[in-house]
Amino acid sequence: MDYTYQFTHAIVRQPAKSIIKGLRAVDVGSPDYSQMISDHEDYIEALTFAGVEVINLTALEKFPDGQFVEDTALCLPKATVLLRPSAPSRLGEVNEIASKLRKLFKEVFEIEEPGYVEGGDILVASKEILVGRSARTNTRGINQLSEIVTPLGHVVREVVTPPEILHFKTDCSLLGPNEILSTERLQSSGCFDGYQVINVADGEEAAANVIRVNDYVIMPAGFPKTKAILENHGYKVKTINNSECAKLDGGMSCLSLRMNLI
Ligand code: CIR
Repeated sequence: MDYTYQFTHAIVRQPAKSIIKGLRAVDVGSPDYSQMISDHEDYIEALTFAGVEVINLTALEKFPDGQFVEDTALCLPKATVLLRPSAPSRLGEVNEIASKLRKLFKEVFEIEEPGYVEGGDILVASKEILVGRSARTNTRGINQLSEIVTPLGHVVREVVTPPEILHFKTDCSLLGPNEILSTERLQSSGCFDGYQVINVADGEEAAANVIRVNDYVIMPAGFPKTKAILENHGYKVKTINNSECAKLDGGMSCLSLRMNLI
């Protein structure tokens, strides 16, 4: 089993009503809560269809961005690392998910002060784990992560998240063992040399954040050219409306913590 895209379980979190106060780089209007709920249901259905058992945690009104669970932990085979989001309003989200993760994983590690790492900056590939240094993830956090996972047999490579995007994975995703979906602007930094890279269509940069889950690629709706590119490469694609999360800079990956518990 390839733990980088073959998953048995996923954790998601029900959107809180406070999500309308979620962080955003540019204010393009508040998300519509009922649309968000319906998109969340579709997201759970797509994960379930792909063969994953979904654990839907209760909404956290205290944490408007709590639905974006990916930023709180890194799940590897047999071990999980509790991360440290650097957005002050998000730091407490980790405690809220920790007890669930402690039940699922025997080995639980933690990123500690002054390290910061958000899961959106972590791309787990087969031969290495790429971690983007960004406004949310610092070198001290990346070094701690490397010290934690190296003894577990993983290699961490620090890369740079372009300053104009929130997280490294805002602009890329893992599609297969050696295959990456990326925007051209990120690929041109050279960080994927040695990988087979598929570029999103011009003008569809927001389609770069997808998740490969077992036999399916789950991507945001509204990017027909990129969908066709993926299908032409043989991927089975499922689309989910993401208009509301997108207003808060959230994409497909941030909405779940995917794991292989075999
Ligand atoms: C934030 O700014 O932290 C949230 N509004 C969006 C987080 C998206 N997370 C992700 O892509 N992993």
